[in-house]
Amino acid sequence: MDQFHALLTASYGRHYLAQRLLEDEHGNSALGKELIQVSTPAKQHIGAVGDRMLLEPTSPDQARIIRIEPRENLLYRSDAFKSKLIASNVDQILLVLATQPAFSPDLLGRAVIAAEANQIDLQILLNKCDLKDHLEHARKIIAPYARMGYPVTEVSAKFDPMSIETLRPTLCGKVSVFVGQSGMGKSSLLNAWVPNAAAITQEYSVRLDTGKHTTTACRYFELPQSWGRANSGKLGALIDSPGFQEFGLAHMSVSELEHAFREFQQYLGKCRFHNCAHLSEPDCVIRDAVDRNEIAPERLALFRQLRSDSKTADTQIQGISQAKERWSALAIKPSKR
Ligand SMILES: Nc1nc2c(ncn2[C@@H]2O[C@H](COP(=O)(O)OP(=O)(O)OP(=O)(O)O)[C@@H](O)[C@H]2O)c(=O)[nH]1
Ligand SMILES: [Mg+2]
Ligand SMILES: [Zn+2]
Repeated sequence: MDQFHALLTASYGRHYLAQRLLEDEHGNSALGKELIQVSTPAKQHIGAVGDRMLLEPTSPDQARIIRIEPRENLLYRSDAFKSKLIASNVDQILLVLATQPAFSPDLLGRAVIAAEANQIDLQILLNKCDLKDHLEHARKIIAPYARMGYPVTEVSAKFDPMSIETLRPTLCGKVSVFVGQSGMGKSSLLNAWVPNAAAITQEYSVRLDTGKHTTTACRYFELPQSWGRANSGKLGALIDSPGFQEFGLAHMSVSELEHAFREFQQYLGKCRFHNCAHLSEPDCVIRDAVDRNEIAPERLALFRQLRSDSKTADTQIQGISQAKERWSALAIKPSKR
């Protein structure tokens, strides 16, 4: 049967749904309505929502993966044992924090590093700003990120429609992925922007047979047609992802880490030792910058934590950096490898 191109629009574990990539009468790309079940893929075909794939039909509404097209980027987190793919081919990350329940500053830091490492734009959304009691505290934790130049917007998915409206131009024409802990309001924001999201979610759940565990699936939602297309001809989309309590970045090499700390850039290479771990080495310009309040102490603490977590393990997944550092050639060995 004829092979065809499709977009991976929902994933739940190794179960995927895809929709045909079509062209409308104006030559704009469009998604087929029908959900196609993708049979359990082989190891080399582990997919992420946002992947463009070549499929071969195996029945009227089922197909198998022939190949996954090369990715522009791939957002994922990992622990010592496995990687969890979040989404691919995204234009920006919407990092959702809330006044309540309190968010983890550590996870905020890690998500920012993941965005920076993948060179994906990041928007920080502080949701539930209607709950004033904890607003100041949340602002304080986010402030260093605003100072570093990351855009921060205060919103209320439930009670401030204007705040939702204001962000439309930021979303229009782009594929944005929600990232954040459980309970921050990712799905509520999605529903505020995409009025039929609940119905589509329901359809995905039925076809993926996720039962009650819908929040563990990643799902792709095109932005409403009524928003119009960006100059690029694209509608844009929102990808909802499940909340997480951990954001492992052990797959990042030390050099990748260093370069992902935006405010470290102007200091890199200026420490006395070129492989300085910024721990207790003499003449460390990063530590000096912390002393002068040019780098937030929590950021150096995060760097040290990530550095000690860093693993050099190779990985087979396409798009994941294979970079390794060869420490044997360096003067100072890192504390933990
Ligand atoms: N007060 C207030 N509550 C909100 C707001 N946005 C969301 N909530 C509530 O916060 C709770 C969690 O919202 P969800 O949208 O399910 O959060 P989520 O980030 O999708 O959570 P997971 O799917 O578990 O990752 C729900 O009870 C919402 O009603 C808001 O702007 N203000
Ligand atoms: Mg949700
Ligand atoms: Zn140093």
